[in-house]
Amino acid sequence: MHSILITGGAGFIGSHLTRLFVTRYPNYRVVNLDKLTYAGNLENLKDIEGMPNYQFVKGDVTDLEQVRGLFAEHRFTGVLHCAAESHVDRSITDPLSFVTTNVLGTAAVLQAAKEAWTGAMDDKVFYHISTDEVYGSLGKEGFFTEKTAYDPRSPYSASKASSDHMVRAFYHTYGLPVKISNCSNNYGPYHFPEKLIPLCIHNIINSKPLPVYGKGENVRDWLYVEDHVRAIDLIFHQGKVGETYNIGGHNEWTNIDLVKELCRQMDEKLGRDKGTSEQLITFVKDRAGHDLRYAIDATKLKNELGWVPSLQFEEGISKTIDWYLANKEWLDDVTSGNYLRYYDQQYHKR
Ligand code: NAD
Ligand code: TDX
Repeated sequence: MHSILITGGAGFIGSHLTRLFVTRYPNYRVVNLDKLTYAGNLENLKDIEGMPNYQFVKGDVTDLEQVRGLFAEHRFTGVLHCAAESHVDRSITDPLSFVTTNVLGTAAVLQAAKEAWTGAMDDKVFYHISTDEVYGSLGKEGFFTEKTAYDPRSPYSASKASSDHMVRAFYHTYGLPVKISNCSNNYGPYHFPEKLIPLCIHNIINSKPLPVYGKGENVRDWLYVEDHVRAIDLIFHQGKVGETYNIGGHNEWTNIDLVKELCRQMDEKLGRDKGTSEQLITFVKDRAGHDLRYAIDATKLKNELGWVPSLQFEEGISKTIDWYLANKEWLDDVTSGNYLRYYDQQYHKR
């Protein structure tokens, strides 16, 4: 019987992870601690909110007293630490909130785990969910491996790199049984529409401009979110303590090609003439310090644990678009209020 703390379980990846653990392991007790920032949404978990092995707690990972209290109450045997500020553009306008949540928040959850588990570390796991952005930016060639030196270049990636270092420090110094994974760009249902793919899906539906930074030549390695959480499940249960695993899709796209693929599929699905949505593409000012290319070498995960992505990209994108078209209400809800103010600031237009 495991008692698991998932932090940030109401966000994009966290909600898929929470759903997987709650439904796949009915004998585990899962507590989801989430602050419900603009990115956290309990609608993402509507289908599992009544499950007997699931509990939601509203709270903040930087609140050490609260996290300590949860450890005392639930006697967690595992932590899946997902809570973070996650959007690079927001980190450029407000870096300190990223330091607070991603660095201090991670340190607080580590500290609470250390206090609760000292003297009984053997059957415990502290799993830290991180990103490939800690490795910096690639040129046209090469891949990030687990041995690539850290070289974060945005306030977001610097805060995630710092949190990874803190996790390793707790492993080496206190023997905390940690595992880390660094994943490439995720996409899929419940992805907040400030990120490229859901933003473009939303704007294509509404015939609004599709803002492409710079010339659209930057490259990202996209992975379907359910493949990511399946990898986390495997590593949590079978990965080695103290180890890092890279997770990626071997699926590189320039932003402009990706946006054109979205336009092509959506014109078909919406019954619009071929080429209609491409006319919405608008090249806008580049992101400051924009990393050119990310690409993951996930050989270690494949060789040690047999994980490979299950979905081809065209299929994953098609499923994703279908989900957004079937869940317009979700999209409308999250694109009202604060989001509209953010959108105005970021793009100076609606
Ligand atoms: P998200 O922004 O969609 O969700 C973050 C969640 O954390 C939200 O529910 C939010 O309410 C919660 N949260 C924020 N601050 C909190 C705090 N102080 N206390 C408690 N909860 C708080 O993020 P995501 O895209 O789902 O990313 C989840 C994790 O995965 C992050 O650690 C991110 O760095 C990492 N990651 C994301 C991607 C990606 O492509 N999205 C890729 C690799 C790694
Ligand atoms: O409007 C846009 N126009 C545009 O051209 C936006 C929002 C993005 N872009 C570009 C920037 C990137 O090159 O598209 C690419 C993808 O951008 P995002 O969706 O913002 O993702 P990225 O910056 O690559 O970071 C994501 O992947 C790694 C997640 O947001 C991180 O949380 C994760 O760690």
